[in-house]
Amino acid sequence: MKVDFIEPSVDVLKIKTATEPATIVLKHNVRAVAAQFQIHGDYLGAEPYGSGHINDTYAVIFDQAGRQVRYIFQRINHNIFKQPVALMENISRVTTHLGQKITGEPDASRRVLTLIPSRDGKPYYCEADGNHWRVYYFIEKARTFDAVESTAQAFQAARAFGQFQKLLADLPAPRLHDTIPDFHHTPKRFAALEKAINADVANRAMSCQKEIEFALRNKDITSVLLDANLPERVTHNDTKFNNVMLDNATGKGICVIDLDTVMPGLALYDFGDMIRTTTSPAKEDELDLSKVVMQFPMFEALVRGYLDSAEEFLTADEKSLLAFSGKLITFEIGIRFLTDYLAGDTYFKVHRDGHNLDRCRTQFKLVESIESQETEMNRLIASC
Ligand code: ADP
Ligand code: GN1
Ligand code: MG
Repeated sequence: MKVDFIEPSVDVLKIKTATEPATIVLKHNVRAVAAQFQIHGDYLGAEPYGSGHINDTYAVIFDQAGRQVRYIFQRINHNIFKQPVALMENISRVTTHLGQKITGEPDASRRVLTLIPSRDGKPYYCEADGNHWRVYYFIEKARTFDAVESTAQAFQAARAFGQFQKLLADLPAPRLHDTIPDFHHTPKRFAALEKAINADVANRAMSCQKEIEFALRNKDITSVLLDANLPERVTHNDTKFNNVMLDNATGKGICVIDLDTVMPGLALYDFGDMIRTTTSPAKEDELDLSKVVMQFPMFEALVRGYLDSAEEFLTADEKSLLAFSGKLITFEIGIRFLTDYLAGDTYFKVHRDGHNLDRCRTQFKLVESIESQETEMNRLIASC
């Protein structure tokens, strides 16, 4: 959407689009937050940006000597990330390390997120009300997609996430903070679901009996990765397809974003979430479940893209569980959506009634689709 900012004020921004006038009321006083960061030029306006489920993200425009320059502002959701300062320490260390690794290479400034310091030199600003904000340069001439459109995109996304893991393999000590402890501990996620079913605080269990039964039937897969003794690595942990920016001109995976959950983890958490979000043509909240399907050519492109970066460090055990990781992580996010539905939608942002249940249904449909093709998926990996 092309927008012209016409009347920016403190927290209400009037905009007109190409087709119709509109007014966006911002939830936050972004102009006041902007004054706390080391950004020169004149604040022109802000608009809510992206389709993330967790943080509040804004694209903010400044006039810098007659040139309009954009930045990404994010309010960290501290209900979910309980230690925003530790989280920002992780992100500073990770972005600094990545930046050092690619210094001097072409397009280096678009290939890693760059934090803008606050006026007092910190990588974040904390408002009096406890909201923590961070600012990045806006990666221009690139975009994210909520659903995959081609095998070339799948290849590029997987290659970029694999490269991300590879470049962070020698991140100097100390160990990164766990920004959400046990984030991918599937058995604990399952226990949380069982608790939510029993409590049924929102009186919704009756409306999702089929999904509850599906979850209970699959309990035995939850501990497979934890029982496999796989090596701990620095991983992204949220490798959703819309967390990698693809270059508009070349289609290449130019920058891995959304670094809140970068912490110690298993390589397969990342590959599993790639399968979850990059093999089905449907969006995560698609209502027509016949559209939700694990497309084999997309999976093949993911494997090739990921191995292109990661083959040199993956162990044989990790490789043998690549296909399974897709089933597990899809199941895990499915039970998280179901848990949140049962709890009355307290974690993920929702935009309609039953949104979390709709999301859960796509995940469970995808688990079935992956399961029905697991043998061929494993055969492909063995042949690579
Ligand atoms: P969330 O944790 O809520 O998912 P993200 O960090 O993924 O938040 O950001 C939401 C969206 O904002 C992304 O999907 C992407 O489209 C956009 N975005 C985030 N960071 C940048 C950036 N530095 N440059 C351009 N767009 C960005
Ligand atoms: C959240 O932030 P976002 O929208 O990229 C969630 C992920 C889920 C994902 C499901 C911190 O990711 O774990 O897989 O939604 N992030 C957090 O779409 O919980
Ligand atoms: Mg995101």
